[in-house]
This record gives sequence, structure tokens and C-alpha cells, in this order.
Amino acid sequence: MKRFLAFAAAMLVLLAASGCAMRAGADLLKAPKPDKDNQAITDELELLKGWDGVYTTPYAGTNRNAVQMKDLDGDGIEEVVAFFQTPKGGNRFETVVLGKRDEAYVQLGSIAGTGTQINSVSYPILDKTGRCGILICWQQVSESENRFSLAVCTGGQVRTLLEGAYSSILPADLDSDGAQELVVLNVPEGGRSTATIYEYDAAADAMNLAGEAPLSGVAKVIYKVAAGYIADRQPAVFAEERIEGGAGRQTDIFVYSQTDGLRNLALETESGQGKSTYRAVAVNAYDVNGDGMTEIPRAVRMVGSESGAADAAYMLDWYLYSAGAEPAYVMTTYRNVSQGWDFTISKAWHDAVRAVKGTENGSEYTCFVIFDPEGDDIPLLTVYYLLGEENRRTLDSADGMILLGSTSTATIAARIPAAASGSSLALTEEQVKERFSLVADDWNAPLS
Ligand SMILES: [Ca+2]
Ligand SMILES: [Ca+2]
Ligand SMILES: [Ca+2]
Repeated sequence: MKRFLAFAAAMLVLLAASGCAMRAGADLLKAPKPDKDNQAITDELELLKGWDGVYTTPYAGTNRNAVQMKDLDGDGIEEVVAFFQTPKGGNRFETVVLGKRDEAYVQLGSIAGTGTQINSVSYPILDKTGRCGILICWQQVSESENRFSLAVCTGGQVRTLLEGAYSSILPADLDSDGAQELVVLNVPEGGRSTATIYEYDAAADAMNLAGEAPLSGVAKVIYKVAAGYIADRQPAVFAEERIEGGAGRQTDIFVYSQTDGLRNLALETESGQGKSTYRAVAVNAYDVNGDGMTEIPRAVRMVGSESGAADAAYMLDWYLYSAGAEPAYVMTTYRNVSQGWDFTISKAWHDAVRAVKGTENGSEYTCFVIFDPEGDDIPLLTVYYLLGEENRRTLDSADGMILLGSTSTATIAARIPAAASGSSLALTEEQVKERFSLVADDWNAPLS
């Protein structure tokens, strides 16, 4: 009993910290007193959860409280969404939705599910009136059997409109009409990998299948799914995948319109086999030039690395995909994947310069050299990756070091070797700084 009271008290704190604390204005100026809403909510939930139910929290995502406040039907009043496991340690879950009626909170409905835990909960915007769905993802023992439920709250009732299996799932407004669609990716073991898109139909109060498109046939594991933009700032969903027997990455790019349905642009170019986005290096799609649109890299062997050498050095040709045209070349960079930086490779450098990695006085370096198959390579630029304080001091005391950037663990600096002077491919300090950039953690911005 003691533990129960402590937990109930903790729940009140939790509620105060989540929804209610966010109510700004007059509420905050009133003298402190027990919030009547919180008490009513807690009382009602205690009744509903039963003697063997316990509160549970979503494992991942941005909404991780056991009790969440969200205006689901767009009427300006928040509903309460609470997550229970019944019984504790079991595999059954119940999501209860409460609505405010005068001073009381009453149950509007519940969403049942089974699994090992609730993976995540989100609230896709289903129409322009501000109606939100409740999207619950349930973790199963075998990840390939994960399931989701999408429920809505209409007319004071909660109904589950859609359930199914998923490998990855993402709400995104792909046709820019102000309402989010639901994009569900499935990579079943031994089966056909597909993406499906569902759209909310307010008149029918239903989630309708709006389109389907295959993933690239060789897709094996989806690493990451995110929304971003292709050419002309058209919204798209990017799925980063590993393929069978390949260490690199490929990207499937999904776009949607009412007229053309769901399309996978990675399947529509060149070979038609979806191989056009595969690259032998593990680099995700990325907004490489910072214009808000996401480019896809193609790995190109640097000069001197053509013949399948084990230490082959790659650079990346970045392409912007388009719904109505072939991909357009944007730029080329050398990407140091482990150190997290890009260096722009100019046209003049493209077929003349390669990168050589090594270690000097305990510091890793990357040297760009003019490749000479007959004689000695001519060094043009050395980029140092300096870890820790001591190396920072080395940097401070060294002549001719150009500071390029720093991360939480390392400082990155460069030196132009004396041997570079006189080469038409040599860079000035200013050019070196211009061409260097740290790779942002987030590989593209979420759709706003
Ligand atoms: Ca409401
Ligand atoms: Ca939409
Ligand atoms: Ca870009």
C-alpha cells in the first residue's frame, strides 16, 4: 500500500510536469493548490487500471510519459492518454483515453495490444481541423513481427481504425495538404518488401489505403527512416537500408501525390533495379550543401584506387533526386566517416587527387595528395584529428596549423605542406576552410 501511495504521488508530479505545467498564463499565477483536474484524472485512472494493472511508459520516441495530455479531436480541450500493462510483467497492454466532462474525466475508450513493450507513441495530425490520431507501436519478441495500432477520437468515442505489422513507420505530410499520411514499411522475412501509405478520410472516419510501392528488392534491414525534401522542396520519406552481402547503404525515396500514388524514386532511375542508390560506404542520405533538400551519395573510387585495392579510397558524388527528372549532380565530397567531416572535392581535384590515411605522433591524419603512378605523390593538404588536451596544445603551438572545427572529443586542423607550393591544385588557407564542414548529427530536418 505504501508503495502504491508513493506511486500515486509520483504520478501527480508526472502530470504536473507534462501537460499541466505547460498551461501558461493565469493558471500559473494562482496560489498553489491541488489541481482539481489532476486529482480527477488520477482517481479515474486508478479505477480503470484495476487491481493487477500497472502504469507503463513508451520505450522510445518523444512521448514517454505514462500519462499524456493531447487534444485529440481539435476542440481545444486536452484528452488524457494513459498506458497500462495488465498484469505487471505480462504481455497485454491497454491504452485508456479520458475526456473532460464538466469537472469530471470519463473514459472515452481504450486500445488493446499485446507485445513485450510499447515501443513508441505519437500523434499524427490527420486533418486540417487539428484532429490527431494515436499511433501506438508494439514491440514483439521477434522484431520482424512488430505491430502498430492507429486510433482516433471522434464524437466522444475512441476507435481503432488501422492495425498491422511494420518494420518502420512514419507519419508525414507527403502531399503538402496540411494532413499527415501514415507511411508503413515492411521487410518481412523471406517476403516482398513494401511501403504502404494510408490517408485519413474524415467523411468515412477511416484510414484508407492510398498507395503502395515496393522497396528495392535487395533491401534487407532498414536502418533509419526520416522525412525530408527532394528537388523543388517536394516532401519525401527516405529509408536507409542495408542490403544482403553489402557493407554499404542504399536509400529508397518515397514520394506521394493523389494522382500518381506512392512512388519509390530509387526504382525509377537507370537500371530500374534500385541499385542506383547503393554505395559501398556506410553513409546516409544527407543535406550536403545545407539548402534544406536531401542529397543521395554515390561512392566513386578516387584516382589510384580503381583496381579494387583493399585500401580503396572513395569520394562521394551527391545527387538530388526529383519526382519528374533524372537525379541531378550537386557536388562531390570526401567523407571521413569515423571522424565526421566532409571536404569538398573540386572538379580540378576530382580525377587527380586521392586521400591517404595514416597516424603521426599518435594522431590520425588524412592527407590529400596528387596521385602519381610513376613517382611520389605530391601532398596538397593534411587534415589532423587531434584528441584530448595535449593535442589541442600541440595545435596552439604549431605554426601553419589551420583550425577547421571541433567536436566534443576532437579538434580538427589542417596544414598545407611546403611541397604543395607551386602546384596548380594547391589551396589557400581560405579555400581549405571553405571546403571543410563537420557532418551534422541529424541527417536531415524533419518536415515542419
Ligand atoms: Ca479535445
Ligand atoms: Ca497530406
Ligand atoms: Ca541539399
